[in-house]
Amino acid sequence: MTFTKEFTFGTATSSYQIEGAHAEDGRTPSIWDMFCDIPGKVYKQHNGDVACDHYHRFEEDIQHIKNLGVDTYRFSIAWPRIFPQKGVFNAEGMAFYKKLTSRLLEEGIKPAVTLYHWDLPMWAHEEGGWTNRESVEWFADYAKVCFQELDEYVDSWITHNEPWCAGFLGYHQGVHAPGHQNLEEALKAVHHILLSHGKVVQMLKETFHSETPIGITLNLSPVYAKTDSTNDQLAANNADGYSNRWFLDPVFKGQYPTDMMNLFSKYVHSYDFIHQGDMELISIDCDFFGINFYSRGLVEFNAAADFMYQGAYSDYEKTGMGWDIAPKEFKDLIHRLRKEYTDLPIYITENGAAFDDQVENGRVHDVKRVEYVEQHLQAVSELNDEGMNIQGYYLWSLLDNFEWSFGYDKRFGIIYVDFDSQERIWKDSAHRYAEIIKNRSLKVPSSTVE
Ligand code: GBH
Repeated sequence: MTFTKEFTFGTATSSYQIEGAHAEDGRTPSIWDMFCDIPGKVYKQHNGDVACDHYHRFEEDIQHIKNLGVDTYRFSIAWPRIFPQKGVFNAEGMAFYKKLTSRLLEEGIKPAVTLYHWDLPMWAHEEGGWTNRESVEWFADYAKVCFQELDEYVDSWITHNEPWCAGFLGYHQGVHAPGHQNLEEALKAVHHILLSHGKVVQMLKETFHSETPIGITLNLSPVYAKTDSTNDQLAANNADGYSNRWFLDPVFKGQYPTDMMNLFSKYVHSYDFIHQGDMELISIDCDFFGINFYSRGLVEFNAAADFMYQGAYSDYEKTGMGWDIAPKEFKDLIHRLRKEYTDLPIYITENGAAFDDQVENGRVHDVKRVEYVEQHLQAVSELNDEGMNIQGYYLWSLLDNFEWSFGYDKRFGIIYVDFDSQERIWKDSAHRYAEIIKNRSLKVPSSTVE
């Protein structure tokens, strides 16, 4: 139940979810600005125009980060601030991230910076977005100036956040920007995203000779079969292929899973978009592996469903998103990754939960979030006792923020945000997290928190 002094505690956010200032200092729209304008795509047609107004309030937010006592803060850079037009660098946009990173460093907080957390510039989208192989070059140009201007301030780089969401939610399921529903497009998008990852890892190491650690973050969700019938087992295998293996296999084994390639080939004209040499680049050595963990999946066989599976009823306790609370399955996942995929140091780059928070007399008693965080940190410490080498944990999220297609309806923050006044209020979970960090232990029970 304790953590070494080398273990890093952190908290995380992303640019479009918190920054606001959508048209300031030269920023142009991203696919999310466009997507939010399409009726029916985002809850009450909310958008990130203002969000947490972090672009103007980052000094105050850094004080909150500091008061939490975290070692590190993970955020992302908004690509359309850096390249508002194709090939046009915007120094004013970059200036914001220089201020942010240098202020964090002054406060002793290590910046962990994600290059892509889903806000693709509209100019790139208009040329096909991630389905266009040229996107790899556009991303490399963007990463290059980030490395040039910021590498000295950055403690670790994350190339991409959750290619599954950017690729499958955006181009296959259509519930994230750009809202397309085409599996072939999605597989191309994923391929180019992964390729761009490999390309910029290579650039940082070989062109910049930088020693800043760099890696990728995948969202992984261990999938279980409802029963042990052969059909349900097949369903779970396919769900695992779609959710996890389609990303893990290329990144760690340099190949897409053959069973899934066969399954997908019914919907895909060809795999010509995979060129010679691509898989070597995608599986380039990194310095760490980032995992976002929220939940598990439970599935059953359905012959009529696209990949022969559908979600099954689960009696687990759920978060406000309706996701199963599954710390034990989180441990299964890490065991499997160690056995089948990688020895790299692991960082949990996101973990957290939405619940229906209420402000009462200036306090938010988010008992369930406290419990969720404690259960997952407990799992991390047990995994480390077994030698699983998890080096850090980032709680999602610092602030309530724009929760993508759910708008401001779902609150993941450990700090409550009143979106009218922009007031920040520490929830009990923030107090408890600060205490855990201070003690580097879960031992002192939360009941002693004032
Ligand atoms: C992350 O994505 C994002 O990086 C972040 O921006 C976002 O705000 C945060 O999570 C909260 O949503 O089938 O029951 O396992 C989360 C990705 C993918 C996690 C789908 C849950 C399905 C639930 N999500 N997954 S379940």
